[in-house]
Amino acid sequence: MIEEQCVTVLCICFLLFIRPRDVLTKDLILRGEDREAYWELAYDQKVLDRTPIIEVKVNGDFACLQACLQTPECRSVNYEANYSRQRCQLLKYNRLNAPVYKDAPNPYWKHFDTGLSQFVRIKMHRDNACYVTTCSGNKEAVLSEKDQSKCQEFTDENTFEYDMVSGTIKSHCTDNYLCPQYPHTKWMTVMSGDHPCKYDDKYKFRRAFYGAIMWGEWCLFPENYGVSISGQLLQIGLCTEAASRITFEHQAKPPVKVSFYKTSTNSRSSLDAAIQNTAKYPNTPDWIGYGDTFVFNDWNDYYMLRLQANFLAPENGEYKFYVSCDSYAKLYLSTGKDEGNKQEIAHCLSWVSGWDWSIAYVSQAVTLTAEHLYYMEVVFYEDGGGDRLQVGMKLPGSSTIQMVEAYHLQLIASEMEA
Ligand SMILES: [Ca+2]
Ligand SMILES: [Ca+2]
Repeated sequence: MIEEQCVTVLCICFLLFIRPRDVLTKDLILRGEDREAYWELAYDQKVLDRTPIIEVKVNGDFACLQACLQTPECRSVNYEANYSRQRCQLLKYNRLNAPVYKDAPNPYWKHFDTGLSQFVRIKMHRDNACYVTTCSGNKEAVLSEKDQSKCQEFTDENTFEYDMVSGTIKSHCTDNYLCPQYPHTKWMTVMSGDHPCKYDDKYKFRRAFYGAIMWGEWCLFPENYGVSISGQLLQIGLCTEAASRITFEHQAKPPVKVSFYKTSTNSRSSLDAAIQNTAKYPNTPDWIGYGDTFVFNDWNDYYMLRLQANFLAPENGEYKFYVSCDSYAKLYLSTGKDEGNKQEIAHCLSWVSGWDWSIAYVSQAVTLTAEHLYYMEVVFYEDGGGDRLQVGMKLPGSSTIQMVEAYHLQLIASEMEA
């Protein structure tokens, strides 16, 4: 009997091993830590790129990713570990030349992203319906798909590439970009051949900590606020908590950890007062989410947030950091990765109106070293009315203020998987 069970288990293991996998159940397979962190794509229908930039000799998949990080053109790698043999190909990652997915030629190849660009499906938060486009190449609206069965696996129609550097969402099969347009009375989104969508730098797609996809201060939402109707459009509108959200599926974890605390509805006159009156802060948040940046707009009332990430300094020199808020916020920066060494560098004492950096609170100059990580934290409190947060910086020698973006940030070490 025991032997039979063993044979059965062996057979199941064998079948699991040889059957082609469809979609992995886990969104993120995160490896390594800090700067070296990377993730394996959460789907398995991967194509071996026809034209690797180069094949390099390395010892281990981690070293293969390192080689990719050090090669500017490289966006992903194919890595083969076949017992005695290891191969590492660095790729530019252009899948448009391969419209039909084929998995790797043998089960030992794996494909990895380096993390700045990833394949996602666009889904409704409260539904399994996903948004699809056609692969004819026509510029047209992205439509919802009522047939949820078509959203269970990645297909040419429902797969999009989210690039956190450019903040773009691109159709896998047509090379067209999802772009908001303002035709008459409402913002809607269409698939456009233009790249990037021609708007201010602020207007990128970013993942918000509450699961929505932001575009500037607005959010994607379905035309009928979540009532699943085949063919409805994706629109851009207010990001209130009550609005039905559009989210990415099969995304890697965005870099900013956000802890959320409901607060009393009694009016508090300052961030310090809110902290003193919120017993749950900081160790027992009501929930935790992840976002791309320290940026969001109107969402709810009476809450506190603690936003944490590591800032990767791109250059040597003196930086200035900017924070604007509604209603209150403090910005902290550490002398390194250690949270224990954080210091308050800017205090947003009262709410500001609008996104103009000229009315933001600014830090003293901070000297940072290129390629080093610095723990960054924002503590935020919103009582009522509008909500707003944005954190920007002035790079050494620069006269312009820019957002601190997802690609300047990394998950703090406690969020890394072993
Ligand atoms: Ca509010
Ligand atoms: Ca407010």
